[in-house]
Amino acid sequence: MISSQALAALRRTLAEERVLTDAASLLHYGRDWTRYIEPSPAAIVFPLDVDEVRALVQWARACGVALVPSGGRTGLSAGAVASRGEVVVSFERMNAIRDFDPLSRTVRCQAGVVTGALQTFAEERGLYYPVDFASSGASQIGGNIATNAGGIRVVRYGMTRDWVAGLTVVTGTGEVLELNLGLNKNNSGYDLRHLFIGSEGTLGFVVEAVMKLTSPPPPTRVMVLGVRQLGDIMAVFGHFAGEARLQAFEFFSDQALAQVMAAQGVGAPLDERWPYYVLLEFEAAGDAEEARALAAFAHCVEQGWASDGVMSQSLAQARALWRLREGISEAITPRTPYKNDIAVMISQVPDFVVRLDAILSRDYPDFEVLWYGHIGDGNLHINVLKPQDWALPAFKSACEQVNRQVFELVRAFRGSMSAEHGVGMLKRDYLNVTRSEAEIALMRGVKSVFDPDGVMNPGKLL
Ligand code: 2HG
Ligand code: ZN
Repeated sequence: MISSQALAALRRTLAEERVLTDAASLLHYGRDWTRYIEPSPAAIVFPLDVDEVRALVQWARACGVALVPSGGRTGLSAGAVASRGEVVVSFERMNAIRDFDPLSRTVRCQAGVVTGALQTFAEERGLYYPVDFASSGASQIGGNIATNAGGIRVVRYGMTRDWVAGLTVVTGTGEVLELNLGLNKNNSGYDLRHLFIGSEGTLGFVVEAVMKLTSPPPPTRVMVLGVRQLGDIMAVFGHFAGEARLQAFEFFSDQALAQVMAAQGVGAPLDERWPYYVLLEFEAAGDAEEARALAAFAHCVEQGWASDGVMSQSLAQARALWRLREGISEAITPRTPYKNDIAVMISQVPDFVVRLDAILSRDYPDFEVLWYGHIGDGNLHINVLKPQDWALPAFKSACEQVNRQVFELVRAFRGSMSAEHGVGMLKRDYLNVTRSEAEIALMRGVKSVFDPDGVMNPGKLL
């Protein structure tokens, strides 16, 4: 908790009405979408510009109080949970989009710009911001950058990192850095921009970013295919990747589908139910692309990799098919799922999933385990549902037991313990699955350079 003097100084740093300490605000802004750690912030503040963020960092250093950045609070690793009396810095009021440059195809966004607002801004100018996920209506650009958000189109467009042309950050020493200046080419030494992308607010806070835009994609079609065996999904991927320009390649299990159907009252995509489904989206500017994709589907059926399929005939149908995949996370939220977000090299996925399935079926006989994710990127979201009669701590520790085997497998495959959700507090203890002790020591060293007093989102990532 902060002292009354420190709180008074905070109220002098920002206008009084932009410092909140009421219980409802502390709960609302003190946490993200995770529910494993109780929030307990001292105050919530709403800066309006870079100078105010700098003043907040100076205040934090002087008073010895930590700051936690808060965007759309859609994170899944407790990277934006304030559980130890920190002051939460919400970027909600810093949501201006400006300096659109049609020739460079860039635009400057304050950290609090909602992802969907940037997508709409681009669309209104005949352009496209391609990073997309189910939470795009709430997540903010600053948070996307701090966690290097991925989503459903990584297979075609890459991660948030690939769309950041410039970055303005306030470091833990209160310094303002303008990184890469929006340039397309800039080989002038270390690219500190990339150090801040994915750093989860532990080095400094992203306050503004110059984001790249691109041409909109041609019309697309969505297919959902029924698949009998997990191991066949990547055969479907390999074939389609050669035959079509893929915009997305996702999968989900029938158990995951059942959760969406129950929660949202939607129907199954195919006449019969299959153990797994592939959802893929491909570019179809004309009939030729569509015919080629249909032939690819026929080939997958002939080979026995897929059993049935459906293709969207309209935007509304495409959206309805996507809802089956994108609705999973929200549908299962009431079951406080234990989440794993792991990745291996794409070529290793077939072997990896067979080995993972063996562990999960053996060690989780009593829990419902859902499989889904961005399998075309080698990224699986394994969600274990909490039975209603289990208390959260007991459930968490049961999952952590199984985690040991899961992460030993990830380590053996030289995979990632957090493919896109970040490390936060929930995955911190597993960092060494993917990073060597030498790397972690260097990361700590980097942290101490940018944040010598440890006031920037401490306890996250490291
Ligand atoms: C998704 O791909 C999100 O739907 C959430 O990254 C994944 O709920 C999850 O584990
Ligand atoms: Zn995801």
